[in-house]
Amino acid sequence: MKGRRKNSRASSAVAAKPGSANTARKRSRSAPIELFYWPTPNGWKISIMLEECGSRYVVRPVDISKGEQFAPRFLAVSPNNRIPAIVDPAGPNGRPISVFESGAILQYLGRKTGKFYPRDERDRAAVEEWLFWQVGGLGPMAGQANHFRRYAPRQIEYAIDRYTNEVNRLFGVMNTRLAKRDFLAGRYSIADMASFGWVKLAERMGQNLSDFPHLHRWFETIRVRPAVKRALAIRVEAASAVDIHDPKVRAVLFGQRAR
Ligand SMILES: N[C@@H](CCC(=O)N[C@@H](CS)C(=O)NCC(=O)O)C(=O)O
Repeated sequence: MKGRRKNSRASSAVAAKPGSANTARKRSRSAPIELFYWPTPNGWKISIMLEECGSRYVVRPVDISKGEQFAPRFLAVSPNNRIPAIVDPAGPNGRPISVFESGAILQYLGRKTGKFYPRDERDRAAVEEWLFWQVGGLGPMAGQANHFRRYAPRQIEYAIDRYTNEVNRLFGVMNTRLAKRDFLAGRYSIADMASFGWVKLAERMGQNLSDFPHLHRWFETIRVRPAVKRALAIRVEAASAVDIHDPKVRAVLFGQRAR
């Protein structure tokens, strides 16, 4: 973990709500949320949510190609050695809190800000259905499809077909769902933010978005949102330089076992 990037757009949006000078003073004093990040679909989920909420945050890149996810300081925040994670210095009761797992972070930020995560129980249950569908289904299946299609040292037909078909099925589920609603749970929510990055990388998973017209429309609607554009524009130079064929990188990322 090195470097410290401050998202200027977000840090200027200190979000002092009108009507309370006191609130404004408190907010401007509180330290920003730290986002432990690498530019991947799981990382984008949280940068998108933070941008959508106008939250103040700093990006702390965790170079997962170099093994920074195993640094004790990071493991203290994210014991699963995976990004994303956050530290919110102004957590419950004003005390710092760390949160790992993208779904849990989205829910935390949704509860904290009151945005994109409805309070009404019926609406909230719908958001949670699609959020858990993403973290338990689309994410892992798309991750395996990507792995066997692009990273595996040998092309294993059975594995490629298994995960490519599963992503195809899941895209079909979203497409059907979106035929009758604008967003997965009706209104734009953390569930959409969770799935967006995986649809963005559709080609890598062997999918053609034009086969899924409603999903395609949903994707384009989200892609052009100003907050989404800002989140995707966050540059981490070291990430562009990663060579997945470099044996040192592969030794860090693949074949991990209990430590
Ligand atoms: N279930 C986790 C998955 C996170 C995940 O897989 N993160 C990847 C990047 S997309 C990672 O940190 N990989 C590091 C590694 O493989 O060591 C979540 O939703 O937050």
